[in-house]
Amino acid sequence: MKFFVIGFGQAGGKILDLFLENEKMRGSGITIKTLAINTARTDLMGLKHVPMRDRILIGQTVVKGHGVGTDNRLGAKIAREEIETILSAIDERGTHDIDAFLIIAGLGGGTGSGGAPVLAKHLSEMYSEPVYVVGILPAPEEGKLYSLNAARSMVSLLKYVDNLILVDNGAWKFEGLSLKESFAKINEEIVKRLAILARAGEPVEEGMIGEMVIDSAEVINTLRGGGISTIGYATTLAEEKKKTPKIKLPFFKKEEKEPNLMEDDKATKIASLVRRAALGRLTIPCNIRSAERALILVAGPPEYLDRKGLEKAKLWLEEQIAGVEVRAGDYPTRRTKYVAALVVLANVTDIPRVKQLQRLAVEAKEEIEEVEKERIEKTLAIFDEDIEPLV
Ligand SMILES: Nc1nc2c(ncn2[C@@H]2O[C@H](COP(=O)(O)OP(=O)(O)OP(=O)(O)O)[C@@H](O)[C@H]2O)c(=O)[nH]1
Ligand SMILES: [Mg+2]
Repeated sequence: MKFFVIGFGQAGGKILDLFLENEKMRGSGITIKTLAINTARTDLMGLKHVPMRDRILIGQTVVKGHGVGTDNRLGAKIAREEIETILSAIDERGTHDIDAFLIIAGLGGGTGSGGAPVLAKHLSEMYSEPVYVVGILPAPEEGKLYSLNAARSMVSLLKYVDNLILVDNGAWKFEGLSLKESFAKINEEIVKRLAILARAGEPVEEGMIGEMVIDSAEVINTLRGGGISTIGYATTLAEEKKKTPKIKLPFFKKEEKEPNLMEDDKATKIASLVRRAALGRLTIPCNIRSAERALILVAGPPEYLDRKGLEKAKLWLEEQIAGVEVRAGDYPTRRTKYVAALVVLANVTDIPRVKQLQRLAVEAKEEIEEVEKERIEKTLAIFDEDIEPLV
């Protein structure tokens, strides 16, 4: 799955940066086209892995490189005004060999929250490739303005994206850490998931064959329809099974040990790993029974992958979700000691946090209007009532 990844705003930029660092560290050789867009110069300068030429500062004449200070209407306005700059940067990097666009943004702030929908709109109109957004929801403790921003952004995004993958900062805050301190860890969790998604349909390392290959068209088919998705993930150490006696037995001797039992064991392990991914903490908690479609991806050393296990997991997941479309595939790799399972639950509808956000946003809007009304009334009260207004 070849993504054109665009990090919009600070959170988006940081996650993109970590994604690139992760790919470099693994030496994955996967080429990813990237852009980091922001209204804040220091945020862009703080990135370490996004190439300098891929960093775009917008809104310079309006906010002088200082960010929009959580005003997402201003964020959207700046993005609209400078959309040509952004689109030509995308065009220059070429889109002929990409499978999809992936915009990453924090939805509670200003730049990414306002800019991502504007960009999604234009990309969806101009290109046939699907447009996905990874949207980070604010934690409740960040206050109502963030909720209002997120709700506004989400409503606009859902008009244009092929899929909105949500991550809830509130659900992911780590025990004993402040929200800010949690960001680095949350970002790691997001990147781990995106890295597996990016492997779907990509060529495997030399000499390796997957048990069940999945291609990018299948990912695209799962994510079609413009809804909200959530991602589950679980890993297990692949070396677990190798707790063999200290005296090393020749390899062929190990092979002689009840091969059928070993195979069954492998299948069960894969199936339970997938189950753990689907039932564990999702990027946004939701009722998995409300999902329309799902995608299972398992990555790890080839001897731990198993077709029967995947089939089993697929059947199980088909029973869990509302729809019946479950796709499954695996990706063999020697670059990790872990077997990881990714479960994408597409077009989920029962998401308590989204409902809560909508409520909070309505309240915030009413409060803001109330404050504005009071201010206008107070200001007018300064004047003598005898002065007639002009209009
Ligand atoms: N997961 C995660 N969330 C973040 C991170 N940084 C900020 N956020 C969240 O994103 C929202 C703020 O978005 P930012 O990306 O900081 O804002 P921005 O797009 O740069 O917009 P302005 O700063 O207002 O111009 C808040 O809800 C934060 O909780 C991060 O590194 N990781
Ligand atoms: Mg910022």
